[in-house]
Amino acid sequence: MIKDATLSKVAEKLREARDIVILPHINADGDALGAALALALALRNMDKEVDVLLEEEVPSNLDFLPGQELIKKNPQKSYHVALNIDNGDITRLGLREPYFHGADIKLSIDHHATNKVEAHYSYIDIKASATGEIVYDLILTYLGGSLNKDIALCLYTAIVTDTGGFRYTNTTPRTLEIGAELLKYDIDFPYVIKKVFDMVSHTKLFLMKQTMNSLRLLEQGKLAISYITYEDIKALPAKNDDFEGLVNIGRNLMGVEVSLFLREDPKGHFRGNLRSNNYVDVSKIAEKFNGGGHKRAAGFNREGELEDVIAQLTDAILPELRREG
Ligand SMILES: [Mn+2]
Repeated sequence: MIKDATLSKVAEKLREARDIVILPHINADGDALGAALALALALRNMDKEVDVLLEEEVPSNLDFLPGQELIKKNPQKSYHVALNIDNGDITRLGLREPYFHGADIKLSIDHHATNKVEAHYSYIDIKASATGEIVYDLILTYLGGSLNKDIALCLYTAIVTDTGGFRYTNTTPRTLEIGAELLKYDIDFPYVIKKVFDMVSHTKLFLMKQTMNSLRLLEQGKLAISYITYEDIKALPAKNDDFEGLVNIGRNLMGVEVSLFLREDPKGHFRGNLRSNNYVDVSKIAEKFNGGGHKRAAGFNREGELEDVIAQLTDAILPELRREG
């Protein structure tokens, strides 16, 4: 195997570091946190001084991840080496951005095509399904380190998160080879899948129920619209990640092409999520409302009364729906 020159440099700088800070993006998901903790544990096993900085609490669906003793919030120090991980935009480090800029050596590893991070050494592999895949190679091939059960559990969590449990098109033969290697460490993988994908909080179940109750279908069932008002949730301890995926309740209904989900904030403004299945480019619709995204997933913000916002969106969506299909 020919080693990548940039990733070799990343490994060299980590090996020479006096101390290291690992920085995942805000609202760290299973890949960002799993990859960060896996690398931190491997570096600690190589007698490196390493911290992982987070500004939020570890989300409850990732509370099983080992290595959390290495997480710090805002230590009063600067670091020799900083590593940005699974993050394509340095402003998404939030309050921790100064730790990156303040380090003597800035490193970055990521798999997002849109990455625009400036670092001394920035390694981006857009073919990697997850940053966890890159960290697997970094530890074993480039750092000359080794895995153990805890590290394997972190990497497995990272990879299943970003592949939807080896279901998305980013899953490659290499992804499954790495998955197979990780299973040799006797990790409790059904538990990981259950925690990451299946288990829901009471709040989330209530939000799913409200979303289903609000669901309306237009255009012979091709357009699904659902919403949650502030009145519905003001008494609940709802967190941002509780709203994740609610738009898919409409999208996954048989016959639906476009799903619109609206969520009202305390000021009475709406956050809109759009999803499509086959042919409607929802990014074009979102752009009309000063939002954006991808062909099959986009978002926007809108002020106004709920029914007015629904009518405006319906007017924008119907011509796109009727174009084909
Ligand atoms: Mn990722």
